[in-house]
Amino acid sequence: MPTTEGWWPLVFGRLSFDALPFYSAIATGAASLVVIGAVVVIGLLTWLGRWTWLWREWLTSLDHKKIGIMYVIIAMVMLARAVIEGSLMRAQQAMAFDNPGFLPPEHFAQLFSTHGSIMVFFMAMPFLTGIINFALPLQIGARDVSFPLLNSMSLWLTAGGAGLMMASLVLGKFSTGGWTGYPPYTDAVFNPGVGPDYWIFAVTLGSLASTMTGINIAVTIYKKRCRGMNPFRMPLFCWTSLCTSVLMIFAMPPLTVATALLALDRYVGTHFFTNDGGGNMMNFANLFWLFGHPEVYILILPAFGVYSQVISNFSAKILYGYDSLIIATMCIAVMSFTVWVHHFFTMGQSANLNAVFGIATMAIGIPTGVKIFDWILTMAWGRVRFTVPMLYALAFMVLFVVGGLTGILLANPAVDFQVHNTVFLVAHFHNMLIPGLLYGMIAAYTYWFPKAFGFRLDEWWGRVAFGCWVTGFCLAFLPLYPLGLMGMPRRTQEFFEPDYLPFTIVAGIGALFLLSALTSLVIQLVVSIRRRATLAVPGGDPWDGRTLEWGIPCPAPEYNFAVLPVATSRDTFLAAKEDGTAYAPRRAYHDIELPRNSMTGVVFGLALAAAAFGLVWYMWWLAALGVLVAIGAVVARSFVLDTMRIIPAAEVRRQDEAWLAQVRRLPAADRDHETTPRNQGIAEAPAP
Ligand SMILES: [Cu+2]
Repeated sequence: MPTTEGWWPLVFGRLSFDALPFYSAIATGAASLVVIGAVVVIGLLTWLGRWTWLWREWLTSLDHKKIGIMYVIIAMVMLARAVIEGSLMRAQQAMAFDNPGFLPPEHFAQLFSTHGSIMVFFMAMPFLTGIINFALPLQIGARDVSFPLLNSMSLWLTAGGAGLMMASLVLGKFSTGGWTGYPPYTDAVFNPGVGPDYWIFAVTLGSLASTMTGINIAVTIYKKRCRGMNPFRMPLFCWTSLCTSVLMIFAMPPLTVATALLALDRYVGTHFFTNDGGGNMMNFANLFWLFGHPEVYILILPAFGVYSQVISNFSAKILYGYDSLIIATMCIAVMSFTVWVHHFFTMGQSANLNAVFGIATMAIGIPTGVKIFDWILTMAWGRVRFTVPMLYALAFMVLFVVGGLTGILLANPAVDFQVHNTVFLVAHFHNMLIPGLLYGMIAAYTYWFPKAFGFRLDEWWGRVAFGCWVTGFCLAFLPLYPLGLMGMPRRTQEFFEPDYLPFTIVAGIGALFLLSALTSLVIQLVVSIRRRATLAVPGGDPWDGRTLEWGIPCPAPEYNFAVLPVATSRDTFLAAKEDGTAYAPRRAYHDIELPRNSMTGVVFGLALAAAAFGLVWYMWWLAALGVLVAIGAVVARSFVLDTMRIIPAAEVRRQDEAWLAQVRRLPAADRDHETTPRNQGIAEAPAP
């Protein structure tokens, strides 16, 4: 086949038949899964005649709730891939004592690179962005975010980046440079293939999207709060979302700069990061962790917000220490920018510098500890109900403290010299991110699911999934602490020390539980959809909620609030239920203005993803075309004048009065029956 001469390179660049994944059975299998999955989805949509529906109702929608849901769908798909990849690595290590196992070193290195990149950039980030997108405007009593079109563009950039990650599974090999993409492992001399380019452009698309999201969310919180919602009446989730979005605005640009400079090194031969060419690899490490450390708080703070809502709600108590929780969140956000050097304690800076950054790192434990005490005191003397989101919150509090303590250990440079680059570190950050991010996101998914779709998730399968996530985490990651102390290096494809084996086998069993947890989530969703009539909560308030979003129907109407609410306290909806005005007839209805659908976001995101694909494979025409189309889409959009549509007051009145009438007919469920079919979204008034 002519793949290096004639017309071929002009059209396909360096893409040739060698790029097909036939070098190992696992790669072939994974690639076929992606291709078959895509074919099945496309075929199903065509067969059901759902393309127009999908385009009109979802892909081009500027509704913050739908955008949020689409983010969560991306996150769930990517979660499935990354959990499977993690399990493959654990399985390899469980049998890799004196034995090459089933994953060759090159493939193992690709796996830990994609696993990390996907988990951080295409699972965690879309998940929390989706949850914030969905819940935050509802909690502050707004109709939408400040910049709905920008929101759609961010979504489609993220989708494009995720698509690029999926493409790397089918065409060519991914980077072997880890999720941090350190040169020299990713520079052009050491690694001339397409892998690091896939990493660079997928991450760049994701980081641009996150910067835009940060701006959008921050402005929404500043400008779109309903009347009476002064900052100190905002639910805590809004506060943590605000801090997260500010972190996104300041932390993502260093990453974008790092990937852009690395791209210049690789594409045009500059030497920003090549030590022998006059550059310095440490510049990359500094830029990367200037992003990377705040990033862990971007990931964890929204979960802190979710837990605050969940713990207060299911303890039926006002959040203890509201102000201290806000101050602690802000302290964490600011301090997160002052500790990045702890990621290279061992790379040659002075002992004094290490001491400063070590102490700064340990200090972050203080505000975090404040939060834990506040949550415990919220539960104390409360009436705690052990629903699925609450179970995640409880597991989080125990496990997160363990992870935090090992973080304090690592913050000591002397200890770090012993255990850096061992699996101790792997145990630590999974200990922070699984309870601190993943549990929080699943809790949020369970908590707000009825608001999105109108029915609750099946409780029993939720508990099964919870049990598997917790057992799986403990078995798969706690053994890595002793293993790390024994000296087992991280990213090991094969080892020769017999003492490691029992621990790696236990960790491998843990991976099986994590796979079961993922499966349980899928089963839960299927079971819940089939039982949706029994699980329906049209009343809108399935959990005896306290904040504004529970005072509207489930699923939330496209305009969110028929009449914009007025906040009277931190728990406005609870107060309204107590004084009997929660479902009172409204005084007047007004026309509601909402943004029209737009294809700009879809075209913009996918065109830039195509351009990135072109750059990866040196298809220069595709790269240029993609950029031109993306710019063209934005220019074309600026000529569109008719961007809003009106929902007439009469229509709003019809829908809202129908719902209010239904609310009066629905039976109320007391708090002990919120997980039974008796719960139709109306909470019984608490005993006086
Ligand atoms: Cu850090």
